[in-house]
Amino acid sequence: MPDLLTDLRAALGDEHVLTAEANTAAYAVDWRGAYRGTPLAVLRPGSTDEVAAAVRLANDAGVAIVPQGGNTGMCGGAVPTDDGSQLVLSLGRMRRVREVDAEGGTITVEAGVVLAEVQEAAAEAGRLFPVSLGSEGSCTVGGTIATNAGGTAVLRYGMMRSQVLGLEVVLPDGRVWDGLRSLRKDNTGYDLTQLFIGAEGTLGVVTAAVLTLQPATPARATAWVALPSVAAAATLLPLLRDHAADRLTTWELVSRPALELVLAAGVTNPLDSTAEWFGLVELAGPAGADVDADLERALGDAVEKDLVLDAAIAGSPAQRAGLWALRERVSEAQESLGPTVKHDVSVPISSLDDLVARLGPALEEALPGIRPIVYGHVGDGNLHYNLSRPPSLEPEDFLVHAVELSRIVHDTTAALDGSISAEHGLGSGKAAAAAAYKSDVEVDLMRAVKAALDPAGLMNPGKVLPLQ
Ligand code: FAD
Ligand code: 2HG
Ligand code: ZN
Repeated sequence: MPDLLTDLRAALGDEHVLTAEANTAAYAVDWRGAYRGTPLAVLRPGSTDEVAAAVRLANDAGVAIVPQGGNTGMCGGAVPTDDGSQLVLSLGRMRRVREVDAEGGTITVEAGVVLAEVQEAAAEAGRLFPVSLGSEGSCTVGGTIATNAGGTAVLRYGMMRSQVLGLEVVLPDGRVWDGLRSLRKDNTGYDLTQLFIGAEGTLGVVTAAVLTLQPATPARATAWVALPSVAAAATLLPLLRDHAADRLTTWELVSRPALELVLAAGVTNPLDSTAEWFGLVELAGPAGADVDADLERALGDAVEKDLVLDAAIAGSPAQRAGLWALRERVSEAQESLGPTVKHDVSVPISSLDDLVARLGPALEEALPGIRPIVYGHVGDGNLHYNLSRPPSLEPEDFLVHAVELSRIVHDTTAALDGSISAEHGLGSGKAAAAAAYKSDVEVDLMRAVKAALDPAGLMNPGKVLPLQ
């Protein structure tokens, strides 16, 4: 493709079209090393106009584009194929906070702005940007929009799609759709903004967004609790809400094997408990709100009802950070066990107990010694049911079982009316599995949307929908 690369260099500048392997290597593999590809080149445009120019040139040449943000995704969505035919388009240089409107409660940011930077800009303006993920120091606004990321405050604020008022998108043919509106109400037809959210870069490249800001919640009360069962965790949700109403921000679950991994990584255990399940609960409110009293009352009620066995309440910001580490560091800590077969499932909250009760024995029968590392956003009915290898198996001997193990997890989830991808999206890794659990009508509709916006099929092909 010498002509295309020459034209791209003219449009973006030589130094922003990377082709040497040493320069492209970091963009060719996901953070876990689970998905690898070989890009034709890596493009690093610095503005919306440059993204549009690059996409137009690629479209004219019939070359596919893979948008990439912080490359923290779980399903290979930002990784190109390994045949050297696709361009990775990194938004890493588009890092401007264009506007913060504290009174109006909005922030306008470019796609490459890192999530933690949005949170910081909001805090400086006396506001809160509520989406919070373990990867917030690296993942980008574009990536969190493209995956409709969830995280640990969904219970109160919803997923990324609930925070987006407007978008600027470069369409697959290189045209720019300026939908950067900050309206709370706009019923003028199909909701195009929402269409691009969660599309994982298959319908266009998000270049900027208007996001909503929330009132700041400096008053926080956080507890780590030992639980008698998963059923108790589910029953606790309405109890916590009865006591805290919408101040309940976080209700997370960690199984003992997941906790053991985090402890082995050096995090301190605040409870001396033999429980098999633990929870992290956080209440947050405006300055002066007595969230500590709400939390103590809620936990007292829960202990009385035998729903909580023991609890440690954070007494300082350092202790709070310690409790959060028990939950947030599980994903990274599991990497110490070698390759993980990951599952990100959701079921109605009332079925969580059933899901866990069915999966344990079924997986043990399929592969004796298998180590389920279960944790997640129990308040959202979302578990990360991740599997590590039996100690006796080498990684490659374990991975041959991955398809069958995932089939068991996904079939069981589907039987309980659940979803096989609650918050991580589909990428290339789960596209075929998701299509298999959807009706023909649903898959047809998705294909029709894709064909309408990307008739040449050049925008992140093979992601979300399997290639036909
Ligand atoms: P990338 O990984 O670069 O890309 C993800 C997808 O979005 C790809 O399909 C890519 O093509 C597309 N994309 C990226 N940028 C754009 C753009 N500008 N326009 C169009 N498409 C684009 N996820 C959760 O939902 N909840 C969690 O709690 C959570 N915790 C995590 C904890 C850790 C430690 C890690 C490593 C990851 C976690 N994730 C979580 C997963 C991941 O961080 C999110 O999916 C995140 O939204 C990805 O953002 P990114 O910028 O890294 O996107
Ligand atoms: C989390 O909730 C993330 O910690 C990561 O969504 C989950 O690594 C995972 O499977
Ligand atoms: Zn998660």
